[in-house]
Amino acid sequence: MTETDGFHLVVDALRLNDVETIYGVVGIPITDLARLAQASGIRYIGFRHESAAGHAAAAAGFLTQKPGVLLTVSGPGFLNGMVALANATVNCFPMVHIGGSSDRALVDLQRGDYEELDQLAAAKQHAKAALRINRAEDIGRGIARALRIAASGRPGGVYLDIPAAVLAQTLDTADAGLWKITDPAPRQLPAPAGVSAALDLLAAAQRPLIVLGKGAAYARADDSIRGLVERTGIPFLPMSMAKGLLPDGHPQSAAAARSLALKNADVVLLVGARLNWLLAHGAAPQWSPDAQFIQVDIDPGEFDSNQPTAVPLAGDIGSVVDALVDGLDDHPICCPRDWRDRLTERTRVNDAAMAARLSADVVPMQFHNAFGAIKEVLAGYPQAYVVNEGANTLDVGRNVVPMSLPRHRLDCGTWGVMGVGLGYAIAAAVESGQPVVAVEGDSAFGFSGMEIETICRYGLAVTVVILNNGGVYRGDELDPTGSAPAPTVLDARAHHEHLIRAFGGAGYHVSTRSELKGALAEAMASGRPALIDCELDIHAGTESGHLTDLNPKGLPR
Ligand code: ADP
Ligand code: TZD
Repeated sequence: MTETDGFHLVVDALRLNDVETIYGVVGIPITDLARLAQASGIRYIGFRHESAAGHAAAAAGFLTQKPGVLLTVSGPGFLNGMVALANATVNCFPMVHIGGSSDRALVDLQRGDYEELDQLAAAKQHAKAALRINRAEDIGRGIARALRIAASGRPGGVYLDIPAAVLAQTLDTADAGLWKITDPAPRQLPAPAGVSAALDLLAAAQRPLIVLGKGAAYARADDSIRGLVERTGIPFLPMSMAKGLLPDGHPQSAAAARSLALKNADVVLLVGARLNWLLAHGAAPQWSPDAQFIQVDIDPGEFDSNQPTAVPLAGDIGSVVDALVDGLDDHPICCPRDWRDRLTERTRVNDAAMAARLSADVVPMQFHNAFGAIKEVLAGYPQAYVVNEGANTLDVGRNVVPMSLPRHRLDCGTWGVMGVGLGYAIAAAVESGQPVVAVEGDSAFGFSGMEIETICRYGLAVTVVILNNGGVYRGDELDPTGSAPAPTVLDARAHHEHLIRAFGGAGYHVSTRSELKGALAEAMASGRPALIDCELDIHAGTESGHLTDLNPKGLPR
């Protein structure tokens, strides 16, 4: 008889299922698990805070189509990670959060254990699924179930609770029962009648539009999607994380004519995009009240969530789009010329107006001319990954920085969450080996700023650019009592570049467009960790960026 234990079985089960990387923070009871994983050849990336580690695991899931793995300690470490687990679930990213947990006999009678928490109950509300392994002989089954649930159907976050006692349990290797899951996300073909109905509706449309969401990027059906767009001639609008699925410079891109496209489209094909707040719930006045929606989604429960779905196409995006393309011979579609011309003309006018703002050499810098400099440098690095968070920093960056490759842009996503920036950047660098630029608002940066030490420790080619206007949204609010900083105010004189110098990275402070361009070019060329603190006008920016109207208003103040 050969003996093994829970620690070895977890690592063996992860390796058997091709898990290559674990993101986490160690402590009781999982430190030896991380050590063992690393010794076995799994890459272990140790963070300073579990939220950032979890966001990295989620981003790894989106980028690789395989669940990213987060490892946390019990109690507070678990809770720190759960923000990321919930965010992954909301964004439909596959991830597995493995949480070590305390003694069940003590936790369940609330006897006051070290880091006591009923983690399974807490995770259930915020994850696609929450599971617990109670016996070492179930480790293979537990890991297979977690990976399967995370990756199949609509992807999401799965919590897997492993009590300390299970890690320590010994058993005969013959009783281990590990297995490798086969075909983690099996194809799901659409109903042929739905495909025909969708093609008929699109063929009859006067002003059709294809909206590509991050589900389309995740699905890795890049060639099929390009085929559908180009063979039909229908204009497309990429959601922010679908940018690059077709290059932003593509002649059919309606991105720079977004308002016109939404307001006038009569038939809309949604591909892996939900009609949620990011698309104004599909409602007037942003959309035509008569617009008809065809929706491609793996989750049939998504249909009719905000507007009537004229044609629901349930299936995986690759299979559905292939079926639509196959049907084009029998249902030819040719997008009306005048609709395309209207969008092209609006794009030309908007692009010209934008170009002037991007190239303006004003000091102090504004969001637009700062992004103008960033755009010019990134033009030389099409393979670079772009991470973007903040309010104005996000709104402007999303519109201005073009992407030419799929799955190269990561941002605040469906929840509009701050704190994803450095975790996402680390995952992009670790998973791809390509250069990464994270463009951060100064407030947004603070949520995960300590991870610059992680970036330096692993020597990652990440450049963090902080658009520093000295506040949440902007830095010029005055406290009416004159006694303390106003709620939105941060320190406009902060020199964040000193932070990275403490860990051996390169720090730059810039206050003009040409200095920003020079610093970013130097940082990118170095391939080393860098941080550029970019001094912006404290008056630059709008409260809540594009979301000003979401702030509730009571009596006039
Ligand atoms: P965006 O924010 O870019 O508009 P969303 O996150 O709102 O995108 O929408 C993504 C949608 O894609 C989700 O409804 C999800 O169920 C769906 N989805 C994810 N993966 C697939 C897939 N492989 N096939 C079909 N639909 C998918
Ligand atoms: N906390 C979390 C986790 N997510 C949030 N979205 C917020 C708080 C509220 N919030 C926003 O919605 S944007 C933002 C906060 C704090 C930061 C905006 O300031 P910034 O960006 O400096 O990052 P800009 O570019 O100056 O607007």
